[in-house]
Amino acid sequence: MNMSQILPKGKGIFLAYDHGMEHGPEDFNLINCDPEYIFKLGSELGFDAVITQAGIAEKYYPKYADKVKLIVKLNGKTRLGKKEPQSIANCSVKRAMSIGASAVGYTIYPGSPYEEMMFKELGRIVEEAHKLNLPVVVWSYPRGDNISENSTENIAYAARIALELGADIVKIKYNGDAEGLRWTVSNAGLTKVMIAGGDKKDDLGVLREAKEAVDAGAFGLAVGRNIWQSQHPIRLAKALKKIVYENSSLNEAKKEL
Ligand code: FBP
Repeated sequence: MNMSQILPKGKGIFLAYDHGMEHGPEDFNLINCDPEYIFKLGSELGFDAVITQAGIAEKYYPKYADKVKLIVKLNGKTRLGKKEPQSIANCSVKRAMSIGASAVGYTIYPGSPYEEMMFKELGRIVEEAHKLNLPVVVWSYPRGDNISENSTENIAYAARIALELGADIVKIKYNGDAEGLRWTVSNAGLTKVMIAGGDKKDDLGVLREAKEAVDAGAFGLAVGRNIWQSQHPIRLAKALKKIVYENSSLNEAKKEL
């Protein structure tokens, strides 16, 4: 698997921007609703990749192809309707590759009544992507009626499922339980664990969480709103890079804010 394209520094930070599909415009202001702003930001921040849906990538990525790597998210769902969570691919591995993707992404919702469908589709995607030497990043979010999304046990279970389905990287939510994260990372085995950012927090809070995650063995961050909704994304990114790439202390990294 060619991991060096998206993880040249060993550890990694990705800028996630699939929110227009997952959450809708409520996440955006007049600046960050523009995909151009995000690709420009991702390039300037020196992150390892920007993650978008195929439609956005096709229109906006060509200008940035020599500045930042791309991960195309192959599936997605909306917040509209009140169905149990199900997410089906809207883009093929081949199309993602033709747009210039260095890896592909796919979300699974363990616990949903539709989990088997997503597992089956992910299996096919892993097979195809790996034949083409493309890494697969899996968002693994426990979800569904009566499923606790935030329990350490379920988060560790979701990370384990990603390993068993062939993910190269698994993106999980961090619930603040650092010991639990260590357990999750162990259960993910050779699948590298990355942490999502979640709702917008103050910059110091983001830094603190990143430090806890890295200390617990996480491989890096796949963060969206906390960067592109920040008033000071450049300073925050510098501080995060110190933590993830240089294993700096919180006090050291804080100086960048
Ligand atoms: P954030 O860092 O902004 O939390 O993004 C992480 C992410 O996984 C996005 O890639 C995705 O759009 C969103 O969260 C989905 O979260 P949820 O399913 O909880 O709404």
